[in-house]
Amino acid sequence: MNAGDRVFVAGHRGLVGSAIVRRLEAEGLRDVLVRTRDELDLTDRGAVLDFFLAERPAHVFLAAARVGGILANDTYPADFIRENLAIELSVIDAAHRAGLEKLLFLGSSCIYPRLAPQPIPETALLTGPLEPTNEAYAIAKIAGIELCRAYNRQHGTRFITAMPTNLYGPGDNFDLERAHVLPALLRRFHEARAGGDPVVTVWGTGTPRREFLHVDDLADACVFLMRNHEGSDIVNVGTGTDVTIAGLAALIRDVVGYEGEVRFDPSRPDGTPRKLLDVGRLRAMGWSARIGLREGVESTYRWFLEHASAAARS
Ligand code: GFB
Repeated sequence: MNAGDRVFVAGHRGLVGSAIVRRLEAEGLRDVLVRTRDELDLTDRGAVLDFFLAERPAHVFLAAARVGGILANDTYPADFIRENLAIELSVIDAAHRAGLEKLLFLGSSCIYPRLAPQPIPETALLTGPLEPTNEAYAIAKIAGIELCRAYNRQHGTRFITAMPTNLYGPGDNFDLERAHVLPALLRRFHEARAGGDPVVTVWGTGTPRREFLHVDDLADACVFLMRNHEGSDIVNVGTGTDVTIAGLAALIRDVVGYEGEVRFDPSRPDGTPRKLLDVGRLRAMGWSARIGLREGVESTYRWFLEHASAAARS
């Protein structure tokens, strides 16, 4: 992937896609191709194939997906499996038909069994039952991995796959019901401080453990993998450390400067008890995450204050 190569980032308005575009532009790539949903419906196989044949990108980052937090996954499983399968099928098949050089598909750490060994090695894929709250999404992502592997095996394509852990950062979704935990809590603590509310409620028991990777680190890893990884082996992307949800809530409370009480609501789902990725494979290739959790939460909170807090109130 050189400065003059044409690169298509599918999903450039999302958390991951926008970070990949920032990263590519910072590197001086001059021909980064993007399309909004109105310009190109990625679930439309014919339209995607026409687009690939006309534009002929050399590299594709497949960061487009329907994503959401535990409640959104649990409430709209049909939307999560349908849209993700449709996007994967049209983009991966069109990439093969248009004969592009290389594609990177982004999976998720929820592809691993609910009770996988911790930290989770890549070899844990398809060794046990999935977490029920996001099974539909996970099966769509597993299908995406298998599509890449099958095309590689049958057609000799260079479709690689990365499995990021829980992500956060600028451009995230801060919707209180549909978002992931980190942006949801940033907003909830911010609004409680602004409104003088004495209590903030955190879903679940606070005991589940999660690993949080800043999306700029993920974008860096994606570009690294595009340049340095070949073949059908999936690659975990994480920090190698995790934190309890109670610990995350305490950190966010501190960053936001909220002085009230934190209460847990065990009637809300906890989801999988722990999901820490084994990042040994990626480290052995020479890549490690750089952005610490406190630093990442602080910069994401600044981004929220500048961009999203006004929109969140309206
Ligand atoms: O981030 P989250 O929705 O995703 O929830 P998952 C993580 C944990 O935070 C759960 C707790 O134990 C939640 O109960 N939590 C506490 C909250 N307060 C909140 C809150 O206000 N909002 C949210 N959302 N959670 C998702 C999957 O699982 O992870 C997706 O559903 C995807 O498929 C994504 O894989 C990375 O880590 O539980």
